[in-house]
Amino acid sequence: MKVLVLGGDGFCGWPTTLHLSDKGYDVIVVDNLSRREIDLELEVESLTPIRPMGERIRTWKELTGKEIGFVNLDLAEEYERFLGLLRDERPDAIVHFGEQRAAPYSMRNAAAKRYTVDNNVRGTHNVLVAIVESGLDIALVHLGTMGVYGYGWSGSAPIPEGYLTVKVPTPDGEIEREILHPANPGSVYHMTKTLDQLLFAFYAKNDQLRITDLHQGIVWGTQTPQTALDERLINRFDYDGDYGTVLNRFLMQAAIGHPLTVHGTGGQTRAFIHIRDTVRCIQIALENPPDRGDQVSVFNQVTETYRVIELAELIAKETGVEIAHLPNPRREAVENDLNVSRERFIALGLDATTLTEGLLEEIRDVANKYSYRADTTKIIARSVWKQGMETSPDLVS
Ligand code: NAD
Ligand code: USQ
Repeated sequence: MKVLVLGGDGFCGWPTTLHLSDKGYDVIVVDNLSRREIDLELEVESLTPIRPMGERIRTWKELTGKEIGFVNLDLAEEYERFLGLLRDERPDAIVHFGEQRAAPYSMRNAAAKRYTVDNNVRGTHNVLVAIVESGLDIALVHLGTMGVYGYGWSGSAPIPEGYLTVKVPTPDGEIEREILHPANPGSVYHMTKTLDQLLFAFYAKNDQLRITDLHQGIVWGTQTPQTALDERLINRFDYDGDYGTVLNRFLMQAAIGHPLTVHGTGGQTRAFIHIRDTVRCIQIALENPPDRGDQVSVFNQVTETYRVIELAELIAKETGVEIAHLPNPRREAVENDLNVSRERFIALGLDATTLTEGLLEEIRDVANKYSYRADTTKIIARSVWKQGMETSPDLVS
């Protein structure tokens, strides 16, 4: 099966590329390397020493004999080139990771808000139009987010996988309807993912495109069996205040003895998944596409839920590091419960890595090993959701 991996140079895209290549898929990465440019803009680097794309691909070939293609292309700006690529390569499927994915980055300033919307919405729409115009039957798997549902909207009821059955009052009595779960984004980035959902619903209905939308939780961990084969294949590890996600940030902070940066009380509950399970879920999604004419197939791609403070306490217990309660730079509920349905992946055979299994390995093999590369001035989150919100002091000098 031939697959294009859009955003295949990124944190989720690179390990997915290697996993699929390892499993015998013919993989072509499409990426404009914008994430590497944003590192330059923010003056930060991945904690792990990631190598240039050419070296990554040559190393994989050297170790396994397998070829991975690479096209440097901007999905939002280069529609004709992307359409030409589809016509030339005639892929069976596309996995779409190619968006600006950090909520804090998307809230930095007007330029970052506009870039995030332009890049993500135009890119996704271009992908859909190009599939239609190519006339090819290409299945699309998109990486969406749990954040499209918002937090706490439906109380303690489990968040369903994409759709909600509602009762609509009519003069003749109530009728039942299935609707897309109401969108309740918490950042400009999350808002772009809710807009993506409407684009998918339209093109599945109008053009019978076969689309799977994976509502993924926060990905943690770094390595998969393939990225761990050679240091030149190592995956990205973001720890800075914009791109670092909470659990990996805490692991890195523990490794350098920095107090854990809990926002507010840490009462926010979020869903998590290890990167090893992300890549397996993508393969499962590729192997189980919807039929033409089906509605968008939605999976909740999460394995566990935790409160932020529970994560901090778990790591503090293992490592002895302190916990700091900082002013929360985001507009979000002080605390929320989260109950997520995730039957679909379990039914299709996902056997997940739990936090208690993977945590120590991550601290030992990645966070400690590369802690010498950390820039402590980049740890505190500086991006605030609304002007005038308090930012945190630096915790180490
Ligand atoms: P990432 O930033 O590491 O990777 C995204 C990749 O897409 C980068 O290599 C970037 O250069 C590329 N890209 C961005 N815009 C592009 C464009 N216009 N044209 C071509 N390439 C472009 O992000 P990630 O963590 O790997 O996330 C991948 C996807 O998974 C995102 O869509 C994100 O919303 C989703 N997701 C990520 C997480 C997480 O915790 N990392 C959780 C849930 C969902
Ligand atoms: N948080 C802290 N301290 C920190 C960092 C974060 O307390 O140092 C808190 C945040 O306030 C928030 C929670 O931890 O309540 C999660 O923050 P995060 O940065 O780990 O995750 P988020 O911004 O939601 O975004 C990440 C990915 C995004 C993906 C999303 C999945 O960057 O691409 O869509 O996770 S989800 O959260 O399920 O929507």
